[in-house]
Amino acid sequence: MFDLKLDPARPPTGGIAARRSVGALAGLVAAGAGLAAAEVVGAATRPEATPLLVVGDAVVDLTPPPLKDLAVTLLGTADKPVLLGGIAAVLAVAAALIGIAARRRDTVGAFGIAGIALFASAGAAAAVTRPDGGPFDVLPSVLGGAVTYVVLRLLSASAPPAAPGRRPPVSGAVDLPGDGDPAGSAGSAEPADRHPGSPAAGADVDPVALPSPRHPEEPSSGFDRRRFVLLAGATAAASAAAGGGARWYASARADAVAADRAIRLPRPAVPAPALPDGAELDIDGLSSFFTPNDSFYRIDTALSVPRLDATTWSLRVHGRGAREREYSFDDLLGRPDLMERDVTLACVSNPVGGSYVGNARWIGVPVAALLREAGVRSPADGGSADQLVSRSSDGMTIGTPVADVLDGRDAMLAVGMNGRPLPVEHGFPVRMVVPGLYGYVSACKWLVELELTSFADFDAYWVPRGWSARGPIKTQSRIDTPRDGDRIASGRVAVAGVAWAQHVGVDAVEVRIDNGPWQQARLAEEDSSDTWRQWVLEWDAEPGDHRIGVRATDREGRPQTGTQAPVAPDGATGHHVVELSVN
Ligand SMILES: Nc1nc2c(c(=O)[nH]1)N[C@H]1C(S)=C(S)[C@@H](COP(=O)(O)O)O[C@H]1N2
Ligand SMILES: [Mo]
Repeated sequence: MFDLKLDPARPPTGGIAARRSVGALAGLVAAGAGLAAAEVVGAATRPEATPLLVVGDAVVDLTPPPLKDLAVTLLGTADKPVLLGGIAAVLAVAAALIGIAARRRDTVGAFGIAGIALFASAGAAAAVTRPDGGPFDVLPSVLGGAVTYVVLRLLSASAPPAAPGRRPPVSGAVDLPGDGDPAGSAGSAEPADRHPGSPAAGADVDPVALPSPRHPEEPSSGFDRRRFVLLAGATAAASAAAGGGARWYASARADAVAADRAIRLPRPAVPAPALPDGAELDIDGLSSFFTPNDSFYRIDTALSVPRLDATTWSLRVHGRGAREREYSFDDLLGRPDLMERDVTLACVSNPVGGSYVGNARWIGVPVAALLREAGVRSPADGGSADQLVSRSSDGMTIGTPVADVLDGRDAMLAVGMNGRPLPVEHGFPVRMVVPGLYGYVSACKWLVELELTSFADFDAYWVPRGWSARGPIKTQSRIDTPRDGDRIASGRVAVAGVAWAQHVGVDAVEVRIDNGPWQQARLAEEDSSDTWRQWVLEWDAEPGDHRIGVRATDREGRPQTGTQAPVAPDGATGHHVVELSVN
């Protein structure tokens, strides 16, 4: 925790470190109050526009691709909490520094005001430049900044004055919470490692930093420790309560809106064929054939999930060679071609053996039908557009080959997932699903617009970030059980997993133990060529260390390559291998 170093035995002006600590604490409490105020304003206006979220979104978009890849590799889907935590940490440090620089008797110095204004404008700028941002989205940041200023001013009024009779030392090295133990320097001289000429230097050399004249009625004791601690503590508690309450209210309200929409999906006119007997093997540790919605992997750039209102949602179809059309959510639900299909979705960032792949039963409208209604033709039939660009409410753009969408595969605008309306995390109310293409080139969530254009004329979001414009899914197989690093008992062991070659189909899966021959695994029945297929191999495990590898062969007789390739630019390759020991 923060060490105030308010030794009651020490004179009220305290040491430099003590005064800095007070300044830093004032800055932290003021920033906390400002963020809480922003949450309250956000909850009353638009919760997506609060400064932490919009700045986080901006950071996501501005992060250079290699750094982003590294973040995903190191953190997986924990990247979002880590990002928000990082921003909060940067803010905390800045707030402490501003608090120290602002340390004045009675008021907030120019540095404090400038610092607060800088952060408030950064938040406001990030908010209005979001794809779904509007002018009112500056409110949380601006009012948050104002509250920060007011609180800092209040706290300054009870903060200790600078040491009388001499100029405060140049600050550079700063006592931060948890930053070693500067106790030795608390009452004595300046920290040893200060940096001459550091940017913060001007703050304290400024003549205004000298004690300002006191009001006649003011008690001469200077620092009213009790008052400061009470004020800081009460403000921090009120901020935590208000900020937490606002967050809670915003999410409760969003859930209420979701429940209120109480979407009832109609029965699809074209139901999915029944799942064949034997498509799902009963083996411990094997992925279920259908991935439940709440354990389906989630990959997107959205820090706060867009929560769209289905009753006002509309989709605009337009662009090259298309007559402009617009569809409401009810238009889609009421269509006679509403169909149900099983499709396995995969992310291009899924490493070999990874978990960014899932299988679901989707309900949706054929994209081809919508395009034909707009008069769109495939490039092979003389159509002028070869790229279909999907846009989401949060500004994502995803480019899909028009030819793929029109070649007869079940590309759909999905409204249902495993018998439920789409969960908000998976794109409510409407997303695209295209069998055989990685999500980043097909599966746009929170879809609001389809534009026909060409690959030559438009790069979708991930393309300038180093990913291939075209992303057919590569054939892959994964061992689900036993797992890498397991220690198991010798005897009969079911080695089992899933394999996928969407839109082509899996014809064989082979398993290799150590450096032995490739052995045919038993395949579960195929649901459709667009779904993954389970497989199992019974293995007589003998004591010792073993390596198990797997490979699939697609319906066109192409074996999965063993050559290792990274996920960028167009999907990982290589065989999944697990190492385990048998006793
Ligand atoms: N709006 C939007 N749609 C998106 C994305 C995104 O970041 N934003 N990510 C895409 C990627 S990379 C993948 S793999 C799939 C993941 O879909 P899921 O989260 O439902 O599994 O969504 C796609 N659709
Ligand atoms: Mo993805």
